[in-house]
Amino acid sequence: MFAAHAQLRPSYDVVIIGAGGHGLASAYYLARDHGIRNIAVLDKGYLGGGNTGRNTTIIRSNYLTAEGVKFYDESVRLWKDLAQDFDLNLFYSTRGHFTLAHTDAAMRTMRWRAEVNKHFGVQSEAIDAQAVADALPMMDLSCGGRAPVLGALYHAPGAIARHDAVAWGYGRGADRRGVEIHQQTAVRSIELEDRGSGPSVVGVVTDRGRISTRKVLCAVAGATPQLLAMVGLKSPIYVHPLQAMVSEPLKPWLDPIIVSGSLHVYVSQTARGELVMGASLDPYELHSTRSTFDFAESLSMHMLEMFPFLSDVKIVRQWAGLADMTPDFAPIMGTTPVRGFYLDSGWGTWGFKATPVCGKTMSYTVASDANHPLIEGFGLDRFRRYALTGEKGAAAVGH
Ligand code: PYC
Repeated sequence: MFAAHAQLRPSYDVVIIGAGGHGLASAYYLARDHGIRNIAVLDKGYLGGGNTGRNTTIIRSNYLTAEGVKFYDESVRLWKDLAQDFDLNLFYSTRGHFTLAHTDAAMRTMRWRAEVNKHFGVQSEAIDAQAVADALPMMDLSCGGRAPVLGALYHAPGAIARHDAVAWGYGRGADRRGVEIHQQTAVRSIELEDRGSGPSVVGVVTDRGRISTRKVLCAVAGATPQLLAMVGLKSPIYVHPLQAMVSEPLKPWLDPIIVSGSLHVYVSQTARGELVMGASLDPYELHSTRSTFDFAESLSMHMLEMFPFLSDVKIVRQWAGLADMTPDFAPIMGTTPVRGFYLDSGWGTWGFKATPVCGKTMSYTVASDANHPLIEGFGLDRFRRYALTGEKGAAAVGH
């Protein structure tokens, strides 16, 4: 789907670190919409091998803050045309998304989110337990008697897509427009110069040679703190594993996406019939993608509280990704105090759904050296100003 290049060129207009969905989407729109084609996308591993290929593919825009709702709503709009853009089937499938509420406090947050969503034209509504029962007759609403469902936030546009294909589509589209994708290419350092007006980027040193460039976009997960250290910047990001697992294929029985913050579960059924399931972050900082028996056991237990009839179903795979968590659960995007160094980071557990809008807004930001209006609330400087963009109430599950 894209060419392999034996050598790096001595210089590029833009170097993008990270050949995941976000990095590739930024390269694609830089080439397509801004006419910048002399771009290298570098990845120390392989295309889509990070969180793009490890997430549970949920797409939604039912956020809590104005910044979040507008941003993800634009993403959902872009998702809908993407398969056509790429001429590639992304298996984009609108399913509807239920976030269950098991407490009065959760119900209050659902009503709050529904009102903010509706204010910005996003379809969401708070529904009561009877409406949940009508929509999800296969579910034990008492959840094993432990956490009865009181209602939910229902978000009709909630969708899933085939995650690998998203990376392939953006990668192929970028490659066809002249972008070079270099896998197995690790960044060792980023060179800066300071001629009196503050630091600016002049090059990138990789394990395959040095590149001259004036613009570097950091679009990775798990290694953001190390890359920031290369340019003398710090962020409040802390890295936790997020695990997921998939069942054997079953006959279709689950159309919508179901999330329970209190039971720490999200689940959807793919076109192939597998149940794709995830839970909360591992509760400690760790830079490893190992997966644990504890996780499979506790997630299965909570799945069975909601769907006891699944007790004979086999789990066939489990894995982990590295989630760059921020204190306010919003991403860190945009220009930085280092001229020519741009950030698309802090995606925690919510980055896949933002892939198209990140590509659009970061390509604009890199091309024009000014933040796109849609990412104004996500700058790194918000932590210095104590002006957080509090999205914790819209996380998929409690972390
Ligand atoms: O943000 O919808 C989400 C999500 C689902 C799984 C992890 N995050």
